[in-house]
Amino acid sequence: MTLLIQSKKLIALTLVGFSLVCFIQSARSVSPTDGVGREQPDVTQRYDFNGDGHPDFVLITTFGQTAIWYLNNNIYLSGAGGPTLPLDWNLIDAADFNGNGHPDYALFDSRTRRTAIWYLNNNVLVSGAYGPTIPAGWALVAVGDSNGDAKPDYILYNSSTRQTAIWYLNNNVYVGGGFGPTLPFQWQLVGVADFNSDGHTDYILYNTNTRQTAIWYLSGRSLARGVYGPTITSGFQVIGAADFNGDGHPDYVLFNRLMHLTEIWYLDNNVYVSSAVGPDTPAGWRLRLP
Ligand SMILES: [Ca+2]
Ligand SMILES: [Ca+2]
Ligand SMILES: [Ca+2]
Ligand SMILES: [Ca+2]
Repeated sequence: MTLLIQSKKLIALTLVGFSLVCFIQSARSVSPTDGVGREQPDVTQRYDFNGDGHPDFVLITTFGQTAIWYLNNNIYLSGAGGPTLPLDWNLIDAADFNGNGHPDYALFDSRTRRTAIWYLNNNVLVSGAYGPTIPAGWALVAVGDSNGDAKPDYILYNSSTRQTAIWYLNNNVYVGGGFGPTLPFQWQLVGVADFNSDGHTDYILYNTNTRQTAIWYLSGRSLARGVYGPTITSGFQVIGAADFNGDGHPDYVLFNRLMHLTEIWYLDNNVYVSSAVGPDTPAGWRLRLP
């Protein structure tokens, strides 16, 4: 790890320089906790807002209003209103940043490239803090624990170079990072989850042309190996992954925006096992997370 960081030190300087400026601001914004208190694996807890052991859906309107839909596997149980995002801010992902057992929203403003964490207690906004600001040309695209310290990290993407980067965080505070693998042409990074259960977060890639998916297994920030996953049905897109049936393996969440349909595709690592229909979303609402 040290050698890798050293070798990429020069090119990483730009990224580090940017974040140092924000370090001072964000360090004061909230008291960071040590992340102790996680009791469930990341794959389940990241989207389990009510703490019942089942991942939940986050829905959003074009006006930034959010809602949590509590699920038991693919079955809708109930829904609750969540906080409404400020103008120009997008909900990128959710994870437990302050280590209190509750998933929080990771927000990104693509105009200013600022990031923010909204700390939630279930569906209720408790407080907010700025995270590091992202360098020009880059965007925050996902959140996951990439270095296995049980603290969520930022996954960044540069659409002109197709390069990814991982920024390790302590709560909302940047502590280190560097470049990750570069994506092939026509492939998108749609989310992260640990598919091979080695404790390292892996990339979920989606080919917008062929609708094929792939899993890129990461070791640190390096690509260890890539395998193909299932090809997605026409009209649907992969939103992300979480373990809906509780077998320890992340499952794909699919959404058909035009028809307001959701589906869960159960996977064993990268291999499709079966699928189930999830709840339909109301008009005006789209599935945002997982
Ligand atoms: Ca839940
Ligand atoms: Ca981490
Ligand atoms: Ca993994
Ligand atoms: Ca599963």
